[in-house]
Amino acid sequence: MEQPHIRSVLITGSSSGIGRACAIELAAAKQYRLLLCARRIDRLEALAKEIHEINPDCEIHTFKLDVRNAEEVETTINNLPVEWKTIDILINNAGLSQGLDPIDQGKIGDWDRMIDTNIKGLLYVTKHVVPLMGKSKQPHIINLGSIAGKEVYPNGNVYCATKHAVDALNKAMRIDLLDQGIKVSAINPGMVETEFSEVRFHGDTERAKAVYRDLTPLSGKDIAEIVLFVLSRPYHVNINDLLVMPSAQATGTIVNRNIKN
Ligand code: NDP
Ligand code: 8X3
Repeated sequence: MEQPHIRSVLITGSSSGIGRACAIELAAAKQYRLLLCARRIDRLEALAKEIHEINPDCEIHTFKLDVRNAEEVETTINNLPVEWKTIDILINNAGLSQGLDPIDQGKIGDWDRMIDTNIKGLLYVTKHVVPLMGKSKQPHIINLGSIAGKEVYPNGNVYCATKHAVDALNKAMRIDLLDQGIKVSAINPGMVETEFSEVRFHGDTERAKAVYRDLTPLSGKDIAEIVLFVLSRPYHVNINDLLVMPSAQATGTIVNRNIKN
């Protein structure tokens, strides 16, 4: 029997939420080897152990990476161990929101962190990973956008701007990387219950919990299943842009907290 081709996937921000769920889902699919990175390396090491309980054969390389640091991104990606130097799939997932304030009351530190992570970090990683996709038979980049990249909601200002930038970069990558045969897809979720709101509200867990009160949000696993679906289409099929929300959500801010199931 022909052995399935095992593809190498680099997932940024895999220490939590959607990135973490993608790592677990892809490992369970048994057709991927994983490069997992984030700032919290202890979490990545724990995740690797957890994954090996599901799939002991899954090859995993964990490494610390702050996507905001251009020099660190260049050095780390260029110095990956030789057996990890061909990358088939890049999942640009690392990202965050900080604050939810009207534009005149926004904090410059919050703005800088969002712009540096969501836009510049995604660019730095992509720039240095694309050359490692040269030998891949089915190169593919998946960018984590958001409903916030499709519409602007009150006080979402800078976060929405960063995700609109991801939307634009997703389209730009599809054009610029076409000649190299690299597929480029965006997954744009609405509300997903992860550490996202806790990070947005600077550790205020009560306020974070209230975001998902009386409705069923998406889970990281819901998004990871979609990522797996997108990745598992035949090479000639590309899902360019996918918007997914909880059934209880109609727009970035209009939600129904009275649905019973
Ligand atoms: P989490 O906060 O649970 O996870 C965010 C991940 O990003 C963590 O693993 C974190 O790792 C990583 N990260 C943050 N900053 C950096 C950095 N400077 N360098 C490297 N990694 C970093 O949130 P989600 O899983 O929800 O978010 C994942 C992506 O999904 C983000 O791009 C977010 O904008 C997007 N998204 C989320 C939605 C939601 O409702 N949750 C909806 C739509 C899109 P560490 O802190 O260890 O570095
Ligand atoms: C995260 C979802 O609705 O807070 O991107 O913008 S939302």
